[in-house]
Amino acid sequence: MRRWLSAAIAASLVPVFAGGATAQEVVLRGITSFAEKTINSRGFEGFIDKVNEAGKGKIRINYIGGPKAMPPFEVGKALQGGVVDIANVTGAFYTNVFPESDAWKLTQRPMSELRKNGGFDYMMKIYDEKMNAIMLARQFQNTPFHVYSTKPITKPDLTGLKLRITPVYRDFFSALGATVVQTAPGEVYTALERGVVDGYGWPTAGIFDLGWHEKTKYRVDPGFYRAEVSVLVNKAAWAKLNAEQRKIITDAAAELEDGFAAVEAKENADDLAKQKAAGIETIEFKGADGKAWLDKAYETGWAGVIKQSPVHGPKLREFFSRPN
Ligand code: 173
Repeated sequence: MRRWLSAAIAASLVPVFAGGATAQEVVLRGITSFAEKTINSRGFEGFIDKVNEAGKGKIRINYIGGPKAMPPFEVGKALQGGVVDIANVTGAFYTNVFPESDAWKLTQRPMSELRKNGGFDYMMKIYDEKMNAIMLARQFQNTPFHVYSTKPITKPDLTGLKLRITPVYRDFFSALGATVVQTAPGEVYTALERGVVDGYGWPTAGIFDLGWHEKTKYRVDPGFYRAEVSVLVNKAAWAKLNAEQRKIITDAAAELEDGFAAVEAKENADDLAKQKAAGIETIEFKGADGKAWLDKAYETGWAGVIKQSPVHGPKLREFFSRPN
């Protein structure tokens, strides 16, 4: 077992018997790839509370926690191998398991539509084959990403800037001339403080959670792509559940996905106001610059997915994008 697994996860492997002598409560080990209680984990934490409340004596999620228990870019592999059973994670963090996972950022249709038009099912086949996992709920589908920076940016050109990335931003920022440095969210503050980077990619909300606003002077609009953070379950763990246990989970998951549009709209509006109040200036690319910015984002984003996955990439593009 790896160093970071030993304590927290080994403890959770002890079978738990609850209620009467024969009743065995099934316990799933749950992990989030974002810091506990921050914006990208709160939806999952609420979901766990609901499952544990509705599942008393039948099913329980043992919340192991966030990046202190497991590095974010390891979560996908841990779920694939059954080291954890249920995870809150974004596709960009497990391209090491399968590269198509990062394509969720390119969806221009709501999940309700993708669940009907075949796009969701197409992705689920890949999750099944390559990750041994099932996606239960997507949170965030209307929240774009932005460049946040310590230096002014006057046009859709990032030449000379060092930017912190994940796979979400790599092709786009590189194509515009930036030097890119991949880090987990937990390393962004230090990278800014030490001047290792001049800025970073991140969605509209969340920069206050880890103190990045202290080091941020500008946010670039318009935002591009759509953030995705999802609850995934290991297939073998799922197969062991009975119909009642599954229903408790799928009900909580449906509630999470369906209710999230309102949550993200409010979080984004609140954070934009907070950014303004904190003195973070908006740099807005308008007209032809705005169009060039977004066109480049999607063009390079899809080119990256298709290069990594020449068979699935073009299919996903048909399902996910909305021709303009
Ligand atoms: O910037 C990131 O760490 C990242 O890729 C991401 C993806 C979804 C939500 C938040 C951050």
